[in-house]
Amino acid sequence: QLSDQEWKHVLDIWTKVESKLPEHGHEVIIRLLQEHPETQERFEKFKHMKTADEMKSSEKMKEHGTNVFTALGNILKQKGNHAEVLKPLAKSHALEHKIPVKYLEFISEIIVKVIAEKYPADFGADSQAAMRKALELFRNDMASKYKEFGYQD
Ligand code: MNH
Repeated sequence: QLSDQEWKHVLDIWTKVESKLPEHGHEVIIRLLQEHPETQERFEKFKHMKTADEMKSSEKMKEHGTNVFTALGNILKQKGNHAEVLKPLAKSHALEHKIPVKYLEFISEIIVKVIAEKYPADFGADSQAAMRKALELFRNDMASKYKEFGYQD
């Protein structure tokens, strides 16, 4: 679990992210698929795309990035008491989309990297460490829900 100070770091930087949430969400998805091509295969609606340019001009991908970042923000705002919000997400990612925890690790690293590039002055070492911790908590709780749903990755 995170301290009050750590949650404050996480939610303060998230306020900045929200000023351009669709753009940042879009960029994270593009980088996930570019840096880890195996993840692209999990997306029926994106797996035909061949170039980063095609991804950049895709309104559908931007919309998906928006959905992912909106959901993540809602989870972070629970400050760890996210069981209720996490459950449907864990269910769809385990049973429908079949997303291994390893892929959640990939996206977590990219999220931290992208925020650090966009907001260097507001996302110092302590904030980065706090965000990493929050994303780790998210992944651990996803992983235990995966088990409950009988999904082994
Ligand atoms: Mn993901 C759909 C949130 C990480 C693959 N994802 C969704 C939806 C939300 C969402 C919200 C739409 C509702 C639903 O189907 O449950 N996803 C997240 C969040 C993270 C995340 C908050 C982590 C942060 N998702 C990932 C990763 C992958 C992935 C990592 C793959 C490597 N997600 C999917 C796929 C869909 C989806 C595939 C279904 C997309 C579609 O066809 O509409």
